[in-house]
Amino acid sequence: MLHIWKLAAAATVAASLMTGTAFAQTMLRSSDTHPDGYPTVEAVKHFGELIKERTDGRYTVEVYHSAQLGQEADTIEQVRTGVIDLNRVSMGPWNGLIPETTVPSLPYVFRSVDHARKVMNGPIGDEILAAFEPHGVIGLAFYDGGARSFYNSRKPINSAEDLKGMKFRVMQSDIFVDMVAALGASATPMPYGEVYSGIETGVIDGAENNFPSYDTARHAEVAKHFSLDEHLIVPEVLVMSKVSWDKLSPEDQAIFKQAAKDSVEKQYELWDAQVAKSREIVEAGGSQITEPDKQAFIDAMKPVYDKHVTDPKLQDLVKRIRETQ
Ligand code: GTR
Repeated sequence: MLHIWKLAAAATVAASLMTGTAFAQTMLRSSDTHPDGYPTVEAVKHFGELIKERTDGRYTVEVYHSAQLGQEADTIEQVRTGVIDLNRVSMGPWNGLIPETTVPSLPYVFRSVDHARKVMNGPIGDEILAAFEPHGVIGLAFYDGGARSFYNSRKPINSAEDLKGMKFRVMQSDIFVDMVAALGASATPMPYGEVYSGIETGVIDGAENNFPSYDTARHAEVAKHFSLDEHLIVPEVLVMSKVSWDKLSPEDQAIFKQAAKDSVEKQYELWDAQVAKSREIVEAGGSQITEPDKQAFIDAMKPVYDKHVTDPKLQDLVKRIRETQ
């Protein structure tokens, strides 16, 4: 290993002697809670390949998948302080810090996954990306996190009524706690990595997520009742530490921004394939999928909007999202 490293270093020196220019190689560390192969992990790897190609190898990206660098809330602190360079996380854990992130985290704010893609990939998305900067990170791009639905270990959910009295894990954001309360159930915010054992030991009855997470985090093994209510379509976000960003030249910053945008289509393709594949896997594994009437869920969400969308700026964002065709 050491030997190879020495050879590589020698090659670098030789290259700089020949061209007369010194070039340093910088490896950027990126975090993801999901396992290797998951669409977000692969999309950030693709972003890294584009960066490497477009900076002639001056920058590379290493994705630390499977929460190797910690649970999302911790890695958000790490990226804000510059301990890590990049992070791919959900919008949910940003809600307490950045008001604009609460809007795409609201239940049923998007009509469909396509609607969410259209909004987040357009001017409204750019506006929300810009809101990250005062908080120590640069918002680079939004990925698709699909639609999230409830699942549990106890019983099939055939209507919104059936959720009453149950206990669900949610991501760490008040919006999700209030969303579950509005359905007559109770919510326990906890890190993603603790959900499996939480359900297995009965600390919680279930959780809510998309098919790929339900499958790859193995929640389907312990919570067989999946109700396709699609209450949330929360985008994923790729951010870069401002500490790392400020070290880039303006030209390289433009390359990074473009590469992130260019990785979005790739993530969408991988995402669509993974949703179909994961659904097949969980059904083959015995998960029972019910399709309760969504209108009762939608109607129940009024108190969540009344409490969380009071700022005129956020009200305007909600309005413009709804108007986007
Ligand atoms: C997933 C999302 C993760 C994480 C997780 C969770 O769908 O991709 O970033 O937020 O949900 O529920 O904690």
